[in-house]
Amino acid sequence: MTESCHIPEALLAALRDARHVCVLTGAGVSAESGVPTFREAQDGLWADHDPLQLATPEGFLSDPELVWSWYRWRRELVAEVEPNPAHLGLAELAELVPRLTLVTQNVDCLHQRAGSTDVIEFHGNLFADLCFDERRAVDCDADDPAPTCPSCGALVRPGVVWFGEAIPEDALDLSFAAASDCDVFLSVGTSSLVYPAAGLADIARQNGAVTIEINPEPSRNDFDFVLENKAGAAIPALVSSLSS
Ligand code: BV8
Repeated sequence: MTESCHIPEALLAALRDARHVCVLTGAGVSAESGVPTFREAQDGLWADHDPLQLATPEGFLSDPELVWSWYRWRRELVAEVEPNPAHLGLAELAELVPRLTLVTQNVDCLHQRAGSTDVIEFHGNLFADLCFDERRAVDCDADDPAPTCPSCGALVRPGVVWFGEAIPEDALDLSFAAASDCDVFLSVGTSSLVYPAAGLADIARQNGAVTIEINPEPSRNDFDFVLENKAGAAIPALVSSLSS
């Protein structure tokens, strides 16, 4: 049974009037594709491990084989799933507004597979392999439990941003600019706990944007509109209402 989702007329009016929509997505957007979110206790990505052991440079250096096994498990999992109606709907939404900037905290590339273009990967990309020291893309043996850089011998790491690491400068600049410029800020499927990503909504609000959250468990109490629905229902409902 598809979940019913009421879209307030005032929310639709804000989107219809918008010159620029900025969207921030989190793990909740990929949940209906079958990708566990981070904080689900029973089967979340961090259920069995402390995220600060797995998603920090220190954790990686202390046990590269453990961290590689976690990321390779996630790569295999993501490679087997498909984008869901939330990803597909966001790609459609980009065709219905004059300008849409999509910023994602997700590293799974499902937005791109759904047809979204110019996706800003705020926390990097699960499928990239980087030299830990040189930070450039390298080819490495997918079966090596702790691959090393062919040119300098340093460890190779997944191309994601870990806790305590800076957001890539271009992603940060583009995202801050979009949050500052947008008329509508749409936060979808994120617990709004990780910064600076979670601060984008504040930047948008401070610059006069209408802010909307889509999350079955609302993350904060300062969004102008909150749709307490799954993204896989709310995004298609929003797109359908906007295009009718
Ligand atoms: C930085 C990539 C500074 C890796 C991720 C101490 C030391 C250092 C830094 C800090 C510190 N204390 C605080 C910080 C800042 C820190 C931070 O914010 N920590 C938190 C824990 C407090 N941030 C950082 O470290 C960032 N960098 O600050 O750098 C700096 C500056 C200059 C120079 C050097 C350093 C970097 C953070 C990036 C971490 N990397 N991911 C990987 O994926 O393995 S974070 C990772 O967790 C995700 O990318 C995402 O951002 C976050 C998880 O959040 P969500 O996506 O929201 O997922 P979650 O499971 O939490 O929630 C899911 C939501 O979906 C829920 O609300 C649920 O209700 C909803 N949902 C479920 N189903 C659905 C749904 N919604 C809709 N539909 C559904 N069907």
